[in-house]
Amino acid sequence: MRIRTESERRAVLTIKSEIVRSAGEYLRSKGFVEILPVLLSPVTDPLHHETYDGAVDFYGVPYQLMKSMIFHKQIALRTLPKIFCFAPNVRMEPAERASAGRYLAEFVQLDLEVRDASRDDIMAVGEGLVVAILSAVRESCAEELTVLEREIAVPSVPFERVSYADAAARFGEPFDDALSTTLVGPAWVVDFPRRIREFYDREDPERPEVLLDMDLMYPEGYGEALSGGEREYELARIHDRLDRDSIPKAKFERYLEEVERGVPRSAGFGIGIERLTRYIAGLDRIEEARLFPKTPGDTNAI
Ligand code: ASN
Repeated sequence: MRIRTESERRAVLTIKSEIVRSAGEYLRSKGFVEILPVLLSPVTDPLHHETYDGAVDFYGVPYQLMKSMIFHKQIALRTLPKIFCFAPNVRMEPAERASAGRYLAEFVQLDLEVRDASRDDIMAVGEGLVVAILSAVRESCAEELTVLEREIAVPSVPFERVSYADAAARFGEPFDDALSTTLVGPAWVVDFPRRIREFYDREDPERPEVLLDMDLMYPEGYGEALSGGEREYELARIHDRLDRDSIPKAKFERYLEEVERGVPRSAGFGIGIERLTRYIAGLDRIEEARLFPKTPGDTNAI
């Protein structure tokens, strides 16, 4: 749907508020500790698609606005074993992306990470989290869902799993839209090829070129919900990945220093709050899931 009235907008923002509340409650009940976000850093997520850096002159040193908390999550696990954070991310994607209706240049990601976790462990956290949020919204926001004429089902666990290779064989690449449209509930895509993902997702020691990572896809064509996986945490393996991906190391110097000091083995993911709001509220466009939206290329935003 497209939002036309203030009461529809209020319903969407009330649902979003319940998403944030119920996610925090669920994660705390599972022993997670909330940390507060970092905004600026000399090093942030390289991502695997094109984005402009949000460069900031920090006392004469080039810092960046955060594209995700990935590296800070790994470092924070030295202190706390299970963490989550509602983190603002700035990703200035090419302006053409605005038309897809699912990109915001500024958004909030619920980012979490668990020390010593496997991919299976973290997928179980993701399933429990999505079910807890959908159940809470259905229960607490029945009126808002009626205003939006939206019905949402609470899926049963475990969610369906498909490998990247099988999905690509069935739908071609990229397959997000085609796959998402055929789904009736959320489903995992696992085992992405190294060539299309970031260097910090762990390569399976048993299956070179295949990563121990995953995406969660929403049904009904709403596309990607979250990305995550097990992480590389050993310095030599990270150097090897940077070399094989031809990534200049200078940009990651501060991160490499931290890895040298030691970061724990871990797995985690980040789930976009506006995309989740869009899915639950049944919105055509992601900018309607946020006040003061900034779509790629829109320089009239406030
Ligand atoms: N937050 C994601 C993760 O934990 C990374 C991302 O946003 N690109 O893997």
